[in-house]
Amino acid sequence: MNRYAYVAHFTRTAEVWVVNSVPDLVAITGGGRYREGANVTLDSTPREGVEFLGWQMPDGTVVPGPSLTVPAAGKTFVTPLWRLKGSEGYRDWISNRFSLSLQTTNDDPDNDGTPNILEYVGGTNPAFPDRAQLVHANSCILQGTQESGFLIDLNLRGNDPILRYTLQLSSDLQNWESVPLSRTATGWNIGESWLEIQSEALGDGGIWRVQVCDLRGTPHHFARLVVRFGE
Ligand SMILES: [Ca+2]
Repeated sequence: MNRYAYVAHFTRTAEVWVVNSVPDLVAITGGGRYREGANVTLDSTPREGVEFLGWQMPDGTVVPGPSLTVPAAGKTFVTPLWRLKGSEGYRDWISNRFSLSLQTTNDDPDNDGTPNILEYVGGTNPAFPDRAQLVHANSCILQGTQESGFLIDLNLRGNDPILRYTLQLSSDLQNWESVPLSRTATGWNIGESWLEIQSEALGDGGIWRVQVCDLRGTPHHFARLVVRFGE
């Protein structure tokens, strides 16, 4: 008579759950079912405009960094933490628009070609395609003279100290000269002798109308505005 002995091997499984309510803003890989005791690595890929802050563990502690390695044991729930980049002012501004509250600075929900950051800077409505242009160009004449120049007419937010503005000017679209444009106690400053600046506050929402007259006598004038968040 043959005797057989059966030995059964049981492998316990464990689960690592990622509690991610915004998969379109931060993609997480690595969650799932694993052998008990295995090392599980989670990786985060935030979209542009989103800053990844770390991982909240079941006991409430936060582990910083884009990746997290945890031993698989029972059921582990990990919550990724993130925030929209940009200033506090931008985050308040966008979160006041309920349907847009998760919009990043580069999104353009009204498809008008103006990303949210520039809608914020110019004081326009990010949910309504009003085709408002941030930069208007025209000609100008220096007061009291016959000297004419190239007028750059901008609406700029002046109540967010994190915003940094640089006006870039060119006569050939090849070489650009950068001029910092900054808020002062009473108005705006551009600090170059060949530029004249005038400004007026529009309402009380922190938006200013800023007009810069470029008095260099070049045959062509081009202007562009660079906006960034400085820390
Ligand atoms: Ca827009």
